[in-house]
Amino acid sequence: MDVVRTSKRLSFVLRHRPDSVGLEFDAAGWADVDRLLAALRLTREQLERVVATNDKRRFEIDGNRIRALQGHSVAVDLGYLPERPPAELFHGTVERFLAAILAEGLRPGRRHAVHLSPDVVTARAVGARRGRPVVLRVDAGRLADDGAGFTRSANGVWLVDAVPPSYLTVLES
Ligand code: HQG
Repeated sequence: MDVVRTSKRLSFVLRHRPDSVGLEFDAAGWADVDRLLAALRLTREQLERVVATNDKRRFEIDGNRIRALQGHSVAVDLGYLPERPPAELFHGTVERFLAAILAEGLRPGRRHAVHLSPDVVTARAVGARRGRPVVLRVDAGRLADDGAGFTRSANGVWLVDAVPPSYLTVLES
């Protein structure tokens, strides 16, 4: 079993397309482990290895249920409580999106929320998935003061509905 390939497959199924393998989620994004194992032809040990060794801790298993911790495009309520963000957070992107981002702010696109990183190194790595990274600083403290609700996923990604341009500064490009 290829751990990275299986992890990508799990992300696809558990964030976006449970129906692609005949699964469904409950309201909090949980799917049945036995049905997932049968659908993906994995053993429980293999699944647990993928979840435990995952570099970003993308999934959680609770008894006979499993879910992705963030990144969904399917409507789920993960149950994360609103939390006060640190004064600044970061977002990694690439040059080709910069003009649009500075004009209209960060938008969630096909995901539920805009994903923000707690530090520059993480943001740089997120941006680098698409090319040479550009790192934006988000004035998260002021955005929260102005009424935006933040949550933090169990694997440390900060989530917010949107970030208007006036809360963004280009840090590295
Ligand atoms: C950009 C990965 C134009 C945004 C990562 C990004 C992260 C805009 C892309 C997590 C825009 C969306 C999320 C606007 C935002 N105009 N482009 N107004 N607003 N963008 O993948 O933040 O490996 O949906 O900059 O590590 O890149 O999946 O979001 O480039 O934690 O677990 O639109 O996904 O984690 O891309 O990444 P994404 P993201 P996993």
